[in-house]
Amino acid sequence: MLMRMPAVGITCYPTQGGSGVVATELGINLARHGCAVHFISSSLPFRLQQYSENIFYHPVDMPQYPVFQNSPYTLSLATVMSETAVRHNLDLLHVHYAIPHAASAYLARQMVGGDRLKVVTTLHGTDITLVGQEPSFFPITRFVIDQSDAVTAVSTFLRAETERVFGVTRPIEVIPNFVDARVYRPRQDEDLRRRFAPGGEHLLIHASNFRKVKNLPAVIEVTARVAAEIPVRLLLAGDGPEMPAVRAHADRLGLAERVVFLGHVDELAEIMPACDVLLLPSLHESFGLVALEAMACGVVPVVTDRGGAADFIQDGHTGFLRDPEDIGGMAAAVLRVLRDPALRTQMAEDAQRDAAGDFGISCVLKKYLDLYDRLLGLAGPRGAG
Ligand code: GMT
Repeated sequence: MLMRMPAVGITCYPTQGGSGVVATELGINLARHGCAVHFISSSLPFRLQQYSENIFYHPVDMPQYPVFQNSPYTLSLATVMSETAVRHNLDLLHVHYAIPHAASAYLARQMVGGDRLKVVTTLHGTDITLVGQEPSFFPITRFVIDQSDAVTAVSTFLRAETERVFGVTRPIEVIPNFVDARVYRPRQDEDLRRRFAPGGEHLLIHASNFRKVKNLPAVIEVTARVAAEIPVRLLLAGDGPEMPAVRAHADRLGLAERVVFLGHVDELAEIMPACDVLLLPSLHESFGLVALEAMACGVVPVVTDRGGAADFIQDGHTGFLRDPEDIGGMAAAVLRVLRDPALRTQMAEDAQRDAAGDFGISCVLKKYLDLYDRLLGLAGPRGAG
């Protein structure tokens, strides 16, 4: 039987960040699978730098006008969404991060009229746990969650938080984040390792957008405790508002020689496999995509237990889940794995197997395709191999 592939509009924040990565990689893989994918965003998503078959990009202009204090992006986005939906016969708008994308999609669906165009909202994290709870956003966030035709959350934690905080009773499907195990994979690259660890030190890595929620003081303090016991270096990938404080903290603890500041890294998959342990001690983390990427590379993650990481990390087997204030506990976990090569190898293998399996792209892509099919009344289920 010939099944029609849906035409999908995808909106996300185009800059570096997990939700943008997930949305873009999902779009790229949907397109490979035969869907027409129309990215609608304020600039080209950073992972979408080259032309690919079935992928189209529609920029959202934000006109300035003296009366506006800020350009009304939500309205411009709704306009491009509705025009793109009509012109390209879109079946659905799939928005990533509720604020304001789900509101724009709601408006676009009203503008298009009828009930053909569906809206799928994927909740990622601070749209629910922080920003969405601001009094000025709370009612509209709850409204657009209710009004979406389907809602997904990236972890069971985030679904529970959405239900608890917003009192939402509509179904929310958990579809986890995913990793492309062909790109994120273990690699022996002794030259790269020597570049970062010329003295043969162990390598820790932290990668993020360096915001307060990432709990960067803990990254530095755990590194200091580990460095007091064994030779180690810390790679910091990314940049953000907390970076000056991180530099000062590292200097204060005498770690200047042990911390390597990499700045923005476009291809984390090139660097990650050279490392031994990933540190992600966030104050909360609805998923923690970088931890899954680390696992796929055979790097053992030591991750906050506040949030959704328990969905994909088996504590003590494929990584460690620790309270983000438990500096001693995190340092002990790092030392345990670095001091025991057999344990490290076993954990790395198990982590890699889990990441490439249930959290591999084909498994998760199938969940999204099945959701689209159910929503659109298309035949299913289909494979996504
Ligand atoms: O919600 C955010 O703070 C931004 C967002 C992003 O774009 O990186 O991060 C969230 O979404 C990611 C992708 O689903 C998750 O891996 C992150 O855990 C989540 N961030 C937080 O929950 C703090």
